[in-house]
Amino acid sequence: MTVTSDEDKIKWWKDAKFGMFIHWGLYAALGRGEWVMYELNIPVRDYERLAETFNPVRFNAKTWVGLAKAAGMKYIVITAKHHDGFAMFRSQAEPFNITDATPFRRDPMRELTEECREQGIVLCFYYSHVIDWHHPHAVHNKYNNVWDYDTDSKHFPTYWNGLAKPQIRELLTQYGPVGLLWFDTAGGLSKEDSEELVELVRSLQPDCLINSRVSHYPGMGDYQSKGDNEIPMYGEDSRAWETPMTLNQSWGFSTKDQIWKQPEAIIRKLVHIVSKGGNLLLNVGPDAGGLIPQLSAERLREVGAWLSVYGEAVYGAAASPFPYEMEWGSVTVKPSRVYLHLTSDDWQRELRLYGLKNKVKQAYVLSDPSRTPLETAQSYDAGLDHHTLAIRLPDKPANDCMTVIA
Ligand code: FHN
Repeated sequence: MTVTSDEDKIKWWKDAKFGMFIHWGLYAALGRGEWVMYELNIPVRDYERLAETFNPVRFNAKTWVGLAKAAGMKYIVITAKHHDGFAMFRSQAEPFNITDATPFRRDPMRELTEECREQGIVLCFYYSHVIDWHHPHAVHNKYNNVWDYDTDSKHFPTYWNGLAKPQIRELLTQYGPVGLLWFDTAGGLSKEDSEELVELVRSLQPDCLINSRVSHYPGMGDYQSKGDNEIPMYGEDSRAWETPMTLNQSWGFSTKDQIWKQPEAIIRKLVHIVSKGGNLLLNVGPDAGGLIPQLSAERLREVGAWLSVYGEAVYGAAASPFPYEMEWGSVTVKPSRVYLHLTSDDWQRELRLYGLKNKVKQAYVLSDPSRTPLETAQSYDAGLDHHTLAIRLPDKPANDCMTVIA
């Protein structure tokens, strides 16, 4: 067991920039998102029946991890248990889990762990620690199950000590090192209980990161989860942050939702987030057979193709040092390097960058293997003590939704 400083502990994640979120559970069988049990007030006994036929034989950990890799993602966060309370892993804490309650019997978390190790991706678990529609004693907040269970009879410690904590312990002891635990919707949980959970995680795996949604009290966890699909303003967060984002408009598998983000839009959002210092956790919702929808996979591969050319300007890059947004795109930096990410819809012949501390030695298109220098002109303003750089841009590159000038 290694204990590292907070800064070292989070470095892999800050450098990673791009992760895959996977919402997968029994709800996939109904094809209308992960909130279906709540939306339709499905009685627990009826919902449990979904498990009897849940048999995702087309699930293949190698394919999923391979897709994350092809997309240029560096970590995977998968729903080990979502709000429906169904554990997608082997659990002794309760039989409502994939190995005991379904004909599938396999443990996908184990298969993913092994495959992630093989392919060099960090595996992380999502765990819904407060909302659990299946458990009669899950904490009383307005989103818990009030159609089956009488709120006044709820006894929170029965859920907390009997299910939530034991399952979190299982997740941290059954699968080797876990990159991070992604908690969600902590409304109704006391500060003491959140702190107890943080302590539990730290005691079992000190290097495992914890997101801020472990508590609704500010400042907890190792980094800030922004709101769903929320990209903050420049400098809004003083600590590390991440935007969880959908590819269409749903997290869990949905047959109805066909409003998809296009690859160009995803690339722009990724770059925009990185230029503000954040990470993007982009979601897929596999179906009940175990397949990631084709429309998701196609989009992810296109993002990965772009990253395979321009990844240098994304992975390990820091936020833009400029305190304003550029009309032509976004900026990321690394020591002694500035990357200008240009969107192609507003391609100009000349680009000007103001407020540089140092004179620029050379500018080139990052995809150009020969690094042919672009024509530049620079001037120095002694009063402001800064340089202005003008770059003559080449013709707009074909099929490139975002071109990076280094
Ligand atoms: O209620 C959940 C939702 O189903 C989904 O898991 C998202 C992902 O960030 N979190 C909650 C809402 O914020």
